[in-house]
This record gives sequence, structure tokens and C-alpha cells, in this order.
Amino acid sequence: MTINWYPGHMHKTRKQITESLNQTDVIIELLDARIPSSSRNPLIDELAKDRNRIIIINKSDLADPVITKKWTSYFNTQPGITAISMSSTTDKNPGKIVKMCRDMCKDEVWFSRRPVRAMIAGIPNVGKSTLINKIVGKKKTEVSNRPAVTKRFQRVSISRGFELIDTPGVLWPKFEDQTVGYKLAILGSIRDSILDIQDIARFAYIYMLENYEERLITRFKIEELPAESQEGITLIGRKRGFLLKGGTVDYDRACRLLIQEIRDGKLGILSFDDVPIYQH
Ligand SMILES: Nc1nc2c(ncn2[C@@H]2O[C@H](COP(=O)(O)OP(=O)(O)OP(=O)(O)O)[C@@H](O)[C@H]2O)c(=O)[nH]1
Ligand SMILES: [Mg+2]
Repeated sequence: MTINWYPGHMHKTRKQITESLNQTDVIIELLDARIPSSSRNPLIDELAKDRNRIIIINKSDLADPVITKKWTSYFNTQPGITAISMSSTTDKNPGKIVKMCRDMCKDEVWFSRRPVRAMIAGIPNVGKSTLINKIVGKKKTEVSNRPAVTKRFQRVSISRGFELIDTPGVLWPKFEDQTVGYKLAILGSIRDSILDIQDIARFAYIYMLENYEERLITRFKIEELPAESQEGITLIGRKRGFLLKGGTVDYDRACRLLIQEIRDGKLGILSFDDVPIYQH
């Protein structure tokens, strides 16, 4: 997969994060609970080290709760990290994040008598702006189910003495592991317009076949799933009646459908990243 997934605005955002750091008390890194490892930007990790930091494993409503719990425990064993999992869209008490931030830096900020500032960072489409709206209880930031919606830094006052900073999603220039790129593409953190959607769908099909075969069978009502991805996706298209003139299957449409249904949770809760083995 060769795509340009590090456009200019991401470079700019990275620079802006670095510049804003000395006015930031807490860095909150948002991850996608379905891919807690693949959605972790090493650049943010590097910038956040030695800082007050929180990791939020967001979109937990779309991931396997048992695996999410293991990931939360794992991150909490890492030095300097406090991790929690939540769902920005359904959480009943988003104010707990404010309390966590305040508790983390109360001594430092009391001394300087200025508002506590927490920056929300992460890759595109993980729910950064949604979380801010949820905490403030109003639609203060733009939200949409596509990557790179937030274009600039935005400071949102939450209460007297507390501010959240929304930032544009940022990726990193090169993935060491190609499967990371595929997972980010499947779950909507890379713009579809720069992706080879058929290539991504083939990866998704094989991944689902190997890890969640029953889900594919139930969702698409196919008893015998072909081992070959193109054949399998074509069959999905046929089942859905995606036919072109002359009766051939609209393969491209079938590819898009498969990816969209995975993204929307139509194939059930999914966890794509394995938890590392670590010492408790
Ligand atoms: N199911 C579910 N959807 C969520 C959750 N949080 C956010 N979303 C959805 O994810 C999509 C992206 O949310 P945004 O808040 O725009 O994401 P962002 O991280 O600000 O994205 P960029 O600004 O593009 O970097 C929207 O459709 C949200 O409704 C969550 O916890 N669960
Ligand atoms: Mg945003």
C-alpha cells in the first residue's frame, strides 16, 4: 500500500503541538478502542513524555470490552501514564476527565493562578472534538464521521479555571508495519480519497475471515465463505444485489460496503489489536 497519508496540515499540527506544549498542563491522547496500538501516534507519545498525560481509549462501545479492559490495564502499567476507556458518545459522566486533569496538576497551576489547560490530541477520527462537546455540554467544535474534520487549534472554556484544546488529527509519516496502515484505513482515520479501496477491502475480508468468520457468515448470509478475497467480496456484492448492466457484480461498491459496515459496527464489536504480553 503506497499512499501519501502525511499531508502538509499534519506537519503543521505537529509543529503547533510542540509550540503549545509549554502552555499545556495535561496532554490527553485519544485512541480508538478497536485498535489501541495501531491508533497510537509515536510522535504524540514522544511529545507527551515527561508531561502530565492521560490516555483515553475511546469508542469503547465499538470494541470487545474484555480486550479493552486488558489494554487499559496494560497502559496503566506504563510509567507516567493514566489510562481509562470510555465512549465519547454514550458516557454519562464525561466530567470525570476534568477532575482527572485538575487532580494531576493542582499544585503547579495553583501556584501560577491561571486556568488548567488540557490538550486533546490523537490521530484523525478518534472522537477528539466529540469528547470536548460532550464535556462542555454544547456543540462547540465541528464533528463528522470522516478524518481531518478539525482544521485548527481551538480553545474551549469548560468552566472557570479549566480549558480544553481541540487539535486536528495527526498521523505520522511512515508505518513500520503495513498492517497498521490497513487497520487505520479500515476504521476511517485515513481519507478514503487517497486509498485504494479495493486493496483495503481485500485486507479487511481476509482479516475478518481469519478472526471473525462467524460475523461475516451471519451478516452476509453466506454459508461457505471463499478463502480468496476477491471471490468472497464478489459474493457479498451478489448477495446484496449490487449488479451492473449485464448482471456482473459491482465489485467496487461491494468493497465500499464491507468497509462501511465494519466501521459502523454492523459486524458487531471488534478488537483488531492484540494486547502485548507484560508484567503485572
Ligand atoms: N460509536 C462511537 N462513535 C464515536 C465516539 N466518539 C466519536 N464518535 C464518532 O466518530 C466520528 C468522529 O468524531 P470526531 O469527534 O469528529 O473525531 P476527531 O478525532 O475530532 O476527528 P478529526 O477532527 O478529523 O481529527 C463522529 O462520527 C463521532 O460521532 C464513540 O465513543 N463511540
Ligand atoms: Mg476533530
